[in-house]
Amino acid sequence: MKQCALTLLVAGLATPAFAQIAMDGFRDEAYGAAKSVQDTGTGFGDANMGVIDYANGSELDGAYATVVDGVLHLFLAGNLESNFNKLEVFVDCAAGGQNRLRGDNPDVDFSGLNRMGDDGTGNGLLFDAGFEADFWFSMTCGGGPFAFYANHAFLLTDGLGSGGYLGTGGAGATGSASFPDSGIAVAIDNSNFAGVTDLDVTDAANVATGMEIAIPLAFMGHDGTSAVRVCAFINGGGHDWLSNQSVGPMAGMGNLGDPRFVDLNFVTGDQFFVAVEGSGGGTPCPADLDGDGVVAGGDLALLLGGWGGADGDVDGDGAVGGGDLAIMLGAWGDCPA
Ligand SMILES: [Ca+2]
Ligand SMILES: [Ca+2]
Ligand SMILES: [Ca+2]
Ligand SMILES: [Ca+2]
Repeated sequence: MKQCALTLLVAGLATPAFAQIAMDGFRDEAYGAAKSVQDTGTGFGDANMGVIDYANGSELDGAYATVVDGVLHLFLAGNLESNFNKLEVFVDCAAGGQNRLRGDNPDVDFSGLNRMGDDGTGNGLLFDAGFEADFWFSMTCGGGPFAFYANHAFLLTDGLGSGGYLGTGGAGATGSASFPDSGIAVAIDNSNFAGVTDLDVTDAANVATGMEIAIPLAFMGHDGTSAVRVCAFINGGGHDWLSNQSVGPMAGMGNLGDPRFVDLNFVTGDQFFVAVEGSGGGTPCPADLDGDGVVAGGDLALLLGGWGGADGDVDGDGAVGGGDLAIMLGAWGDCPA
């Protein structure tokens, strides 16, 4: 009996409970507390059918994230409408990247990525200050039999990165798919019929089904120390109509429309969430609002431009004011390496 108990104990140690993540579109306990919870009723239809392989609306009820063995696991609770609406996931996990989405990124998903970017006239989706996306993942779903399709691209500071189609899968655990070249794995369970409605957001934190995505951090170019931040939102079928379902959420906004004309600095709060804190705890250089590695005039301009609001909040009290200015002036110069 003792031998048996010891064997069980050792087996338990070898596969600790916190590392258990099943790719099935169901939110595992291992994800822990929400990184972001929806605060805005969906402008893209309240899914109410409750079947795993079909949704008649799109919503993002919350975001969950954890890292297991160097793989970023994202759980985006909610639904992706089975009409080929798009889930867009932008990751900022290294220096450089794109704060304004360029128009010369790789031709992925029928140029759907570039549909959100600069059309040559200086527009392009503008993320919140300091968020410089390095990687893009997108998925869509629909058809009969039901299928999802996934794409990815690298967003280089000067554009012209690589990317392409990852592959396809179906619903639930049996439909989950992993793509060997990238190590990316995807699952979806569309059975949520609760969560937010078009008006009521009180149930958002309770949703435990949705889109489950695993991406190796090294594949995305993570440097091992930077915070990993994620901006995820639901978009129209042509990557052409940015909904009001994003995490971080939009504080009651309606759908934003054509993504290349959207400036997320004008939407209250951060339309991204911190999936993984940078090593050393927290953002190493919070006053570096534009993320260029130096606290300088550009950051001061952003801070003064956001005075009184939530964008540019350095000390985390929810509003830009004298405390933030004091931190910025105290941190003036190069960020700590
Ligand atoms: Ca799961
Ligand atoms: Ca970046
Ligand atoms: Ca709902
Ligand atoms: Ca914002």
